[in-house]
Amino acid sequence: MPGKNFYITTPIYYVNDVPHIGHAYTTIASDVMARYKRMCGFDVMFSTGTDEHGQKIQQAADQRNMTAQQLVDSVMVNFKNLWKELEITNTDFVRTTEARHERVVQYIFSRLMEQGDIYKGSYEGWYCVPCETYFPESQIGGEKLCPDCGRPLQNMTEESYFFRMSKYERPLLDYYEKNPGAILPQPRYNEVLSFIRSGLRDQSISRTSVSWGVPLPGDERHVIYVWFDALINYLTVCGYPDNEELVEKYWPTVNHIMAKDIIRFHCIVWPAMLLALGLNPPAKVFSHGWWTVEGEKMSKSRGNVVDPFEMAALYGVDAFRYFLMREIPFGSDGDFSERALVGRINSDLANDQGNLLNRTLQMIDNFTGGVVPSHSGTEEDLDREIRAMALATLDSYRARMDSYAFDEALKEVWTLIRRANKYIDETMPWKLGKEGNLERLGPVLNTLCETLRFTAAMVSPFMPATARKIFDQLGLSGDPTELLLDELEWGQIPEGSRVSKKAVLFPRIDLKEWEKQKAERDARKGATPDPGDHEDEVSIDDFKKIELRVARVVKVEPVPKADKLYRMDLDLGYERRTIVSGIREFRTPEELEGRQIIVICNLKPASLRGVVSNGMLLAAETADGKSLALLTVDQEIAPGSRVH
Ligand code: ME8
Repeated sequence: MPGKNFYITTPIYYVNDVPHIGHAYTTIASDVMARYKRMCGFDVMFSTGTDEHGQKIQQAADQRNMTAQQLVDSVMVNFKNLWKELEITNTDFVRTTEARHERVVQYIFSRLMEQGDIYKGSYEGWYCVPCETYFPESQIGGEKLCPDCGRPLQNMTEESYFFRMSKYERPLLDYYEKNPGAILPQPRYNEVLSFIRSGLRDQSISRTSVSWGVPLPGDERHVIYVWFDALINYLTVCGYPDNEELVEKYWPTVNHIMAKDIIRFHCIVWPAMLLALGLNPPAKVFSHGWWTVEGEKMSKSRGNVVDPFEMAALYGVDAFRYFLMREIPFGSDGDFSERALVGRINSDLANDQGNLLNRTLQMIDNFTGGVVPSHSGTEEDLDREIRAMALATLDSYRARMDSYAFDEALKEVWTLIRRANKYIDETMPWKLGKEGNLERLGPVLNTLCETLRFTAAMVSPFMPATARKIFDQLGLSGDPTELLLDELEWGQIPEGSRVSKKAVLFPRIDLKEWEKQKAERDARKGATPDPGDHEDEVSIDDFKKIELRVARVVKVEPVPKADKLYRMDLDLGYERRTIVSGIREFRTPEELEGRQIIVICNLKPASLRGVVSNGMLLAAETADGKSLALLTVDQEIAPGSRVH
């Protein structure tokens, strides 16, 4: 179907654990591309989702004493919430446990079976349980360790169904030789081609040792191998096989985004499956780099997994998105550090971008009564230079974005921003204002506003909220994230637009204060046991020693000379008692009085600022220590009731 359509996907993430910055990175990058393509006039379909079957998920559920279904239902929500928090504009979210997906998997299996592309055989090999992959002898060395995760492999023999991948070796090579841009960056293309040239073996696509998966049609002792199941998600979203119109519209345009860990599945197994179905292989597979954290591999046992919710809460969604896209070339590996993030906020965002806006608005307030002056007046070469540069920047920005060079695109925009800041120093509008030289001041301030409008449009795929704030402060109507770049022209600010200076976009972060707070946060985290770490386990008998009860808050008073403490009188049904609690900065007495809370009743009494506390209330606190939620009960219950 002719027209400008674009389909972009993230991998569907495993739900055996919570999302981290690696997942956030891929999804933000895909979102930036989706937003950019919309601004280029494309009709965009953008999917993400969760990979919910397989042994890895089953094991994670067993460890937590849950059913696999309970685990996937609860962890999936973290991903959905994160994408909402990070302003991701996905048009679909697919779960592999959904009926609409399982149906497509079974349909594809049956069809390939019927046409002879799947057959039954038996498989013997070295298998990595966590990676759910068999490895050939040639890849594993004498110690039989997994080449991907380094853990010991198991020798297994299984009856299995096989996908005839070997048959597609030649067609795949032909396809890639004709389409060298189908795998980016180039080194990944070379890697995939040499792997195919070394010979493709048929791929085992069913398991009898696992029960948590899509049942294999016609042989229910097997479930379909998790990767065969997962890859198909991209077609499920397209409505395959029923919605031919949608498939025809979007499938030929599909761009898959992921890290290099899973390109063999996406560049070999998946395209072979598609060829077998008579569909085109993905138009593009872009494999980005791998993030480490402060120089180390991110892992739960090291305790260095970066939580994207925390980063967004501490530094703001836009700053976090900007940092990830700007810090490393898309395609190269990179290292995450909060210090580097703070550095970019202070230099690029507060100093360069924020200052340009602030200085411009301040001068408009001071000299032209808050109204953006029109361009008419004495135009000079310097103004023409800035205009030419803004137009050229838009072109080079688009070229960079079209090739996924996000960091380069942002560098182009920042070169313009810095040039515009220098232009202020060169033209000295404050001097023109004091001299009352409106003839010259008009074109200068107008040039600055137009530059800001251009930069807002170009940063909007990366920092949508910031772009909206710039438009708002410039007094422009419309949403910068919805404008069409083809229609962006110089000189479109309507006559008489009135600016409104508001809070600065990115306040500078005081490094000394930041260091102090970071040290406190790290100390708090160190004190929190890692959920995957069972060293701090307590027995149920230990737990039973703690007497938790429901109490009603009767009266709350500040403790004199202690600005964080309250004295709280509680009703426990069988007695009244007093506790001292450090929640004064989070709640007023009125918010507390009358509420039911949870209290540890058998804590040793302690004297705090001269008041004896006979217990402690329970509350949850955010990692930055800025917000707190009280534990309470979900329905009224008699005070004094035990909490088990
Ligand atoms: O592989 N740096 O899911 P997954 C950069 N379910 N990106 C990272 C990263 C890091 N340190 N860690 C993770 C799976 N990622 C399968 C996919 S698709 C049909 C099935 C990102 O939860 C990156 O995109 O292990 C990587 O490819 C993906 O998360 C792996 O996610």
